Amino acid sequence: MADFTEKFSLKGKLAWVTGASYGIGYAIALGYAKAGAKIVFNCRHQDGLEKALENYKKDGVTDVKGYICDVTKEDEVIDLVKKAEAEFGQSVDILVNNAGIIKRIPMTEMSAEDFRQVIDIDLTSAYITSKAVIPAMIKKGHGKIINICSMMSELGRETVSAYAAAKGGLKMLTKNICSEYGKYNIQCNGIGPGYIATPQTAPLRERQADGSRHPFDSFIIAKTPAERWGTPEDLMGPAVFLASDASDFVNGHILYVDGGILAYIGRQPS
Ligand code: NAP
Ligand code: GCO
Repeated sequence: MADFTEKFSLKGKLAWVTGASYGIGYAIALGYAKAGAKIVFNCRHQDGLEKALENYKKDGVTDVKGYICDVTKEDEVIDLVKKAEAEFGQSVDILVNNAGIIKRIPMTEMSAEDFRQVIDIDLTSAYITSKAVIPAMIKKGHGKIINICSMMSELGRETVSAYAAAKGGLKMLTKNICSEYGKYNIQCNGIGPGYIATPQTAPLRERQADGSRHPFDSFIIAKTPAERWGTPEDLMGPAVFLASDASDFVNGHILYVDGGILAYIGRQPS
């Protein structure tokens, strides 16, 4: 057998990670670049795009292009796919649906507009981007789609009704893309991060005025066997595995990268 570790290589692949200007998406794209892939990423803000390109360069990533594209806008997504194919001379091999937002508002106080915006960005966008890349994957005879789900694909909590609904839907969209396109050698899986230290969760980790931990921070530490928040870097290996040939018979699976939180009832009273 050729060097088995080559199965985990992404050499020659073109990976598009949505919302990879910072946070989890940035770490996944960086991991892909270190595994040999060329990188496409997008976000909505020019300053974020430029800062990200600087950071990619500092981190040694040279084969990377960024585009301003709102993943909820089908015309912008189609335009990005066309531009990326023209500039890289190949179609997208790996799509990571990472872009996402959260609004923490009690459901009865949340406007329908806010609810719909979360669904649009966190769920509908994955349908739009996947629909844009699957035809070329079918033509090529292979493709990888990875949807960034959440613990809220399995559990609820106060104030995140729209987010949980979207991430639960994203889990089922993952299984449906697997079901509908698996015969074309397209694998669609999910990654379900636990609580990860990024700008999205910064409000949950803010130190209190007296310097003590945020109550939610202490709550998560007590609920996580690893007794720590995850880092975006914790997701790099699982993401490379699901994007590589090593996972060609893994399909419709949600890989939880959560430090064990979903398996654990929580620290018992001492
Ligand atoms: P983040 O730090 O808030 O980053 C979100 C990224 O998505 C940014 O690059 C943002 O850039 C981009 N984005 C947002 N809306 C967009 C849109 N409509 N079109 C294009 N880009 C858009 O979030 P994160 O913590 O890294 O989370 C990334 C993903 O992981 C999300 O799907 C999140 O739900 C999921 N997740 C996070 C955690 C966690 O604990 N952090 C855990 C589980 C799952 P712009 O604002 O410039 O567009
Ligand atoms: C929250 C957090 C979570 C994490 C993640 C957990 O407010 O509960 O933001 O939703 O982002 O999704 O897996």
